[in-house]
Amino acid sequence: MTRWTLSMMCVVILFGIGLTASLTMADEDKRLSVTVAFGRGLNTAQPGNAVNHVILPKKIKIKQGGVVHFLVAGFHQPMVYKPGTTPEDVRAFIGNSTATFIHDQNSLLVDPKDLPEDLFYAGINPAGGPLNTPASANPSNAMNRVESMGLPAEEGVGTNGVASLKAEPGVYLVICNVRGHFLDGMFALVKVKAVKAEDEDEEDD
Ligand SMILES: [Cu+2]
Repeated sequence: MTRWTLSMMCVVILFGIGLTASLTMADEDKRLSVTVAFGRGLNTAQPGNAVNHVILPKKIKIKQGGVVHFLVAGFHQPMVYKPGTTPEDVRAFIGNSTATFIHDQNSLLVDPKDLPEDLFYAGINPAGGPLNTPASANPSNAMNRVESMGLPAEEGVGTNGVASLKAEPGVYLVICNVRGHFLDGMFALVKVKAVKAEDEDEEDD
């Protein structure tokens, strides 16, 4: 074997090791910052247009301390329940309601301590929030946006008390607050996995 062949083999092997290591690290990072499609971006608001009423993927995995970024495309509003609430519970809550939204916007105040007991996170009102974001144009910024939902490993406390809730490990139900969209199947599950302080590199299951 020539010296040149030998050194080329070393280069290939070392490159391979480096690539494997960086792919492993990328996978670790992926679990701390995850993007989720919230609607297909068609900006078609006709009733019964189930093709746009999707959250992808349907099963989302994130580590405690991470962030889920909802890529909201169209007239949608993410709403996330604490572990324990099922889609059946939401259907029961809706009952015979014919309102556009499942949770009334007036009950969704910004302060986390004012949220309904079972909710972890309430998204931006696509029809214009407290700041009267205009939603008259289509596509509009009020509808098409990124919403980042933090899942902190500890409670955030500011000058006015609790500013952000701690995200306990568990399975969180995320739905679209637009009633017809949810009934078309627009919901998904977010599995928040605990990270042990002494072993940040544990395997995902
Ligand atoms: Cu929706």
